Amino acid sequence: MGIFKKLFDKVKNLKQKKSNSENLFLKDGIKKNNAANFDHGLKKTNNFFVNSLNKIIYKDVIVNDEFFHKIEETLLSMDVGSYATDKIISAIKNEVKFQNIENPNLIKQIIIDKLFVYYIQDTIVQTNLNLKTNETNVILFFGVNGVGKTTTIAKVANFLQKNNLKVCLVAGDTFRAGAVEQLDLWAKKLDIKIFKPTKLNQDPASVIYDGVKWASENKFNVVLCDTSGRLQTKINLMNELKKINNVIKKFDPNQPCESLLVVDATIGQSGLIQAKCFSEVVKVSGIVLTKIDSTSGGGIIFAIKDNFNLPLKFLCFGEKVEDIEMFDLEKFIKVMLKNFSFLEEEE
Ligand SMILES: Nc1nc2c(ncn2[C@@H]2O[C@H](COP(=O)(O)OP(=O)(O)OP(=O)(O)O)[C@@H](O)[C@H]2O)c(=O)[nH]1
Ligand SMILES: [Mg+2]
Repeated sequence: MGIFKKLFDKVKNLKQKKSNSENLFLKDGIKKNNAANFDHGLKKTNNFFVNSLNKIIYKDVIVNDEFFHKIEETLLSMDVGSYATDKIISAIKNEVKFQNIENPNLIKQIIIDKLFVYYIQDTIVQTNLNLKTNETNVILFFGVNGVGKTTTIAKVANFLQKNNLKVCLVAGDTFRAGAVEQLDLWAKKLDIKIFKPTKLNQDPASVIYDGVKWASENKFNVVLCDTSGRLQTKINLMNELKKINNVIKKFDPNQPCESLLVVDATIGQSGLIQAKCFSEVVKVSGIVLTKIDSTSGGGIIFAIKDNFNLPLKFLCFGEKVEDIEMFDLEKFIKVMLKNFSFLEEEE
């Protein structure tokens, strides 16, 4: 059995189980031609990973400490994180060193296998949004400045609309000049209703409360709430986020159904510190990883999983509204390993 087949069978066994029937199941509304964008978005990670392994593992390679050290360096450079890297390297060593494996193709297979087995261990790969029928589902987006929150909201709104849901936006960033206009532009472009503050510097919690109430009265299926960028070290801003979360709960204790932390993949390991601080203030239900197109550090998905075991709900890979996909480990593996010399034959 080919390495791909074996890996995908492992992933499939762990794929999300169907939950109760009230839950809305979303089809990845992304068209076929978006696959090329997705491939392009992961090109840096794919090139780095495949080129590095091809350089390290060649015909007649000598498997010694230096060899393992080079693999370790590759994983660290891809932002896999030191904890996961240690575990993965020792799993690879166990198999390669102690079983005296010298065939380079086999060594490559073992590395890939250990990486992805590590990702899926003890996990239900749950990426579907927790949306219910007959409810106004509130999704709150937050994160530090400039990570891509507003753009992601436009992308998710478009994606949900394509799933035939009645979607609206709430412009909860009342702080940054131009923020409301930015979201408003997206709303116009996508023909989506938007709730905006009535005056400058209005309390964001009150705007979001009114916006959620308006969305519920108008029977929207999903309301996406934008918030200001905030540094996790600024206590007053973190308290503000707590307040926003509380007013949504005051309106409906079951909401927000998703509290999504938006993380910029280009900042690597510092994204983990952010995730930790934000989860101390609100219950983060998932991560949106943006700008994966601008980094070769796609290995960050391992570090995120390791540190929080939070589901990665969406991957964003560009500035256009279609540059988003629900995270799918199988697709991710395929693209990450694209053009891997020996694997092509087996596909
Ligand atoms: N390459 C790339 N750029 C992105 C992606 N997502 C967002 N951007 C860009 O990142 C910049 C910031 O995006 P915004 O959506 O304004 O970020 P934000 O988090 O809302 O920013 P603040 O509201 O100021 O905190 C913009 O230039 C976006 O086009 C992505 O996935 N890939
Ligand atoms: Mg914004």
